Amino acid sequence: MGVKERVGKTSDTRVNEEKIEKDTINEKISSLTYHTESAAEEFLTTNQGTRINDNQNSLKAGERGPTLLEDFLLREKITHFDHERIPERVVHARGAAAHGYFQVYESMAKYTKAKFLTDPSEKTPVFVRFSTVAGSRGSSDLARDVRGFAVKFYTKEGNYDLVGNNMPVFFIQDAIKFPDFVHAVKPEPHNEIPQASSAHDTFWDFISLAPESMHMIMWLMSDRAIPRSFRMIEGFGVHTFRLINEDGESVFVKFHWKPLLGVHSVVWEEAQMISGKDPDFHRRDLWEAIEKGAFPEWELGVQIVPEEDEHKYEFDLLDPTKIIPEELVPVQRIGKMTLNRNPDNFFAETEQVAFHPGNVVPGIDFTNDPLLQGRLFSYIDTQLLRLGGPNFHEIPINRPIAPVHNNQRDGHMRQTINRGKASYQPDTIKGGYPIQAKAAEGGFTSYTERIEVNKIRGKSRSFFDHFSQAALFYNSQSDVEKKHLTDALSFELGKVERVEIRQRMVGLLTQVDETLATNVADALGLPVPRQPEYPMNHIIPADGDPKEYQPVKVKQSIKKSEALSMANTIKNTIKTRQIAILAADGVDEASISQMKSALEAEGAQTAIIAPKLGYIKSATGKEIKVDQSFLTASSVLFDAVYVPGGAKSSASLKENAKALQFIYEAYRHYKAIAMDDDSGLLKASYPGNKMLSDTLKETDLAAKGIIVNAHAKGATSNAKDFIKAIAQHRFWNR
Ligand code: HDD
Repeated sequence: MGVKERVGKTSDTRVNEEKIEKDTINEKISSLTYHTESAAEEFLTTNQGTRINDNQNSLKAGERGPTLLEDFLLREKITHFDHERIPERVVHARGAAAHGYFQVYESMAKYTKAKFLTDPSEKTPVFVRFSTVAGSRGSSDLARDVRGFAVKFYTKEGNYDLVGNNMPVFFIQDAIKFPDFVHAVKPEPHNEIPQASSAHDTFWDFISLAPESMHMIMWLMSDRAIPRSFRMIEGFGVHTFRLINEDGESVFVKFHWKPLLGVHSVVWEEAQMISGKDPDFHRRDLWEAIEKGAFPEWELGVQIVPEEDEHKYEFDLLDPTKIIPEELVPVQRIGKMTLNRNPDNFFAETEQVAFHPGNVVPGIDFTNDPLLQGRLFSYIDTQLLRLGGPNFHEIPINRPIAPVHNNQRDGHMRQTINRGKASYQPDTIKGGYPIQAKAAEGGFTSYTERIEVNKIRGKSRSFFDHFSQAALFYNSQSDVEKKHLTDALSFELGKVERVEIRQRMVGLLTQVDETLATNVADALGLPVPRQPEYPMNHIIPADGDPKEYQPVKVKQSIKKSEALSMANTIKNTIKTRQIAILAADGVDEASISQMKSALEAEGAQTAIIAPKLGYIKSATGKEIKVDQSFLTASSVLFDAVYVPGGAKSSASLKENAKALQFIYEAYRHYKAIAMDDDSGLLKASYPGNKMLSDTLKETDLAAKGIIVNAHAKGATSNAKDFIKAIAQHRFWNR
């Protein structure tokens, strides 16, 4: 019997083969990156290719005897296993990634010569890794944290990496402070507590001594730090970069990613619960959406600032703690990115991918942002350690699709077998090739920038306004968002043990907003100081004059910016939203099937949740398959809840503590709820809640996202109202 007959194909292998065959867009990289181990048709071998006959028993002196050193099968297997782990990323250790493509809408040749931004017919393959920052590889997805949003474009002119975050600013202005910042936010070194959380003394100690962080702190304390999904976050390149066109002209640019599903978050209590119920919530969400064909999409946005406007604004374009308000420079949406394929192997792709802000292509260039300048060193350096040597660009996921020819040679794990005698340039032995490319041939030329300055350790006065944009962010939030931000600060600082750190933070908050500072101080049982007090001598150079380092306030032209509030995001789709249908024996089968198909027609996904797995029996005796039981499902993992009709089913849910808890949590987390036949279920789920105990009119309840007794109206109208409510995401008016 041949191998094929003995083994048969596993479904996994089939799926992979189909994927690789079908994948036309990624074909270019697939051919380079896949060593196709079609498991179904090959023999098990050692790494030397020797076929293995017994993978179950080690070689022993007698069946009960000691294992022999001679056993090369055992030694090879164990040795490889012993070396399976590599250092995790020092920041952004936990992540999830996907393949896809990017396509520009119209040529951007006016601004840049980068080919992937000038040819609308070109689909450029991308690999995108999302991440949290502070936690270790095994930490929860739902930590309050910044999310990394790193995109590798495999362009024909080489790899371009846009290594951004879901927040448009950063904590510090100069890379020299990065190691201190990261030491402060990571778990405290004596006991490695807390994991994946900024709510501890060292983080807030550092922040309270870094007034430039206050704008970023507003973002971090907002709901942006607890996203509903990676698919629903914005992305930002943070720094100002340059675009260069064919004529060598430069403009400044800020990059944005705008998710087509809108920007949505969970609430803090939910985030904490999800961390227990499903720490892989975001990873799973991305993976499953792509598996189901609901491909996440983002538009690439640019804010373009002409060279001559460099000094036009009340902030410095080179300061990474500042945004350019969209009211000043609108975001032009220039192309779309679609993620359409999950990685085949987490380690080979998501773990080994190496991003670097210094990977640019002709047409894109850097600015003198001092944070960016430091990053240009850090990323290569860290990959050398993490990926074990200088040849990490040869790891399949990191290989460009553009051909690579140079005289770099050797080193750990070299894959390329370079032929020939001469490995230097200039040479005549191999005819002078590879040769340098003229700019017209795609050779990278750095933008010629005139700099006439003193060499100096210091920073520009234009970097000293730390609070104006923090206030802009705060003032742009809705009342609910302001409340969440206040609660988040109260929570985080409430976990800080040293009173003097809390006090310093309240002092800094007074510079952002008096009410914010007063409310946080109240929660912490602290007085509100007139002005912030911190030991200036610690945060300025040893010989610096404290007077010269006082923050300044520059008059702002923009007081409020719509784009900063998630309240203004897209709320017109329920695509990929997860809807729980709670049911038990005696349920009305028609109301389930009608609602299910109405929701699914809009792109939502449904799951029937019942007291136990298996099947439930409808009122007419029909068997309905259960997707999850109350034991394994949880309200926090869903976007909305539907309870179909059927008196017996409702009565049994009313007796089921877990069903009641499910509805209670959906209510508390402001999610849309629909019920065909309430029969007191809602009231029972939240005894003592005033709103539910008052007999509110249906329309009042509907305004709060609760659609009741819709059966009377017929299932279709119920579904319509419910769909509208789910698209609203949350009902903060409860
Ligand atoms: Fe960084 C990883 C984003 C400042 C040093 N960074 C890393 C990743 C993202 C960012 C998304 C994960 C990439 C991946 O998925 O593999 N980093 C940012 C942004 C910053 C920033 C948006 C500010 C605008 N980073 C920053 C500074 C330094 C670093 C100032 C050091 C001077 N970052 C690193 C690093 C990491 C990294 C140590 C860790 C793992 C890695 O690079 O590959 O080099």
